[in-house]
Amino acid sequence: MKIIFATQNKGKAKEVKAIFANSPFKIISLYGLGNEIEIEETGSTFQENSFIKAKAIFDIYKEPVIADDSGLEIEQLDGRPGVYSARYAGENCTFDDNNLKVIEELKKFPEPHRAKFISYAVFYDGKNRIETIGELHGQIIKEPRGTNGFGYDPIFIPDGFDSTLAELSLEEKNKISHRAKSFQKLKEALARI
Ligand code: ITT
Repeated sequence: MKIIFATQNKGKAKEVKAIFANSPFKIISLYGLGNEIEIEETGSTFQENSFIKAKAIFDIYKEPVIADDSGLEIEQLDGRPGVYSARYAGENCTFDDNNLKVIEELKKFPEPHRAKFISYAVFYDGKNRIETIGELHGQIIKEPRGTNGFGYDPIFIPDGFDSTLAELSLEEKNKISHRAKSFQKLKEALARI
């Protein structure tokens, strides 16, 4: 089955394509379709926003779609950046801007800075709507390390590791990440419909 992944985030697309490799599902990214649409994420939860993205792309192509809304929740920041993770430092900000803002805000708190990544994944084909969740717990460090991955990966150390997510390979991140968990569950659920 051909499935469109409703994301403009190339890091996410790479990860999810690898999760669906060797499966009956062929994942096509918006990038692969030459579509640069920016979907407005008007929901206030990860769950609402993931479906908003999936539905917007389904309405255009009328083909099965998957989407992911994800983010980082830091305990000492009362769960921020949360649903605002992508644009935490403002419109058109870079991943580095977001990391610097988090580091700045954490300066007044003692270590460890406990945090978790969350991914809400969804499949929608106009009839079936399947939703799954994955989490990854760890802590934030104040010196970014590593160049792999994207987003907050250089400042996040998963529990049980000494490396940041940005120091792990794609394969290693895909064994433990919030997104790997949510999409693995989605893949298993899809095999049953
Ligand atoms: P799409 O909406 O087009 O999929 P996006 O990057 O805007 O791309 P989200 O709205 O789901 O995606 O925002 C997720 C943000 O949370 C992302 O931009 C990162 O800042 C952060 N994030 C999520 N998963 C992450 C991961 O695995 N590693 C690092 N940062 C992550």
